[in-house]
Amino acid sequence: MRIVVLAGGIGGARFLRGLKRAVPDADITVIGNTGDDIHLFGLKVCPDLDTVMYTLGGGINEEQGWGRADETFHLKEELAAYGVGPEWFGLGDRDFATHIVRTQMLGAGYPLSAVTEALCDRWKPGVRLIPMTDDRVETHVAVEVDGERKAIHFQEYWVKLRASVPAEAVVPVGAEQAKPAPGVLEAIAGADVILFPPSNPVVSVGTILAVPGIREAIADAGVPVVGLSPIVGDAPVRGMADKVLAAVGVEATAAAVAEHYGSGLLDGWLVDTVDAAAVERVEAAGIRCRAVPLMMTDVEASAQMAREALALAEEVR
Ligand code: GDP
Ligand code: FO1
Ligand code: CA
Repeated sequence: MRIVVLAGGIGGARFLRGLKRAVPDADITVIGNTGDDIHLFGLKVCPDLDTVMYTLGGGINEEQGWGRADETFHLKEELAAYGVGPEWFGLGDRDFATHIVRTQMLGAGYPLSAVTEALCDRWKPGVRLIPMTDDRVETHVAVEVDGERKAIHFQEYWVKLRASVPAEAVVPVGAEQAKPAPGVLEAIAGADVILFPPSNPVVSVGTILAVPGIREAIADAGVPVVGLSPIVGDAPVRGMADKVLAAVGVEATAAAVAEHYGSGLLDGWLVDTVDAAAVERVEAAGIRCRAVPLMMTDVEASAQMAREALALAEEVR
């Protein structure tokens, strides 16, 4: 079975780990969000691609959900001693190596998709990981700080400000001009099923869908498209998805996120059992819906979620 998954960072990566356990023989292509990417210290950092790569490849810091296990921060400390920041972004020594290799290859002319493939040669994530685009896309967030309205990089909003001020708008800068990376549209067209993991609907899945051609290819694929809610009990399970949902005028509920994607895109939607009351509203929007446990407490729980998503896909096929 050929499965295509549109993934952000932690939510996407943990779901993928379950999906691999649920269907070990599946041919899984992951289209990764690159809107979170940021240039720091002259290096290109791709947080969501790396989170998927490290999680599936066994290198992730499990508690944190991002960055490397067994990490040290000597390089960051040395940079800080020179007064070179930003100090608010936690880049560890082991992680730095990934960004150095990536930047070196990009500088030599390789596209990000080829670089990602090369990095995955080491990590062997067991899926084909493709960035949504080889072009530069950067998610910016419009905020008002001390009476001044400005657009800041998504990482500054999320990591430095901890989403402590309202997001007035979320803009995937460059997306309109971006082209899907090689293999993205082909994977979608050749898929037997397309899954939206419980990733952030605005700054992860929403950014991928903002690359011209991707949304259309999914809608035209003619195969079941099933999503899993990242909102459980009217709040994100972790992170600050409610802040960016508010920016696009969507309430932070499992039903509202399904309606936001819409029946033009989604055939099926899973909500958590605590949100069982949302099933009727989602189905009224023309999307088949089931309530099942959606907490990824361990790999087996994630695997069971993947089985439920694939079962729902068969129901709507
Ligand atoms: P990020 O790039 O690291 O923020 O990760 P993603 O965009 O892939 O996923 C973020 C979303 O994952 C957040 O909105 C969380 O609510 C959601 N999430 C995290 N853990 C769980 C979980 O155990 N269950 C569900 N349903 N959602 C989760
Ligand atoms: N998230 C944080 O909350 N704080 C950090 O210092 C931080 C550093 C970091 C470094 C590398 C990397 O791949 C990811 C990192 N993240 C950090 C996570 C990441 O930026 C965010 O979780 C997502 O992009 C949010 O969608
Ligand atoms: Ca992310």
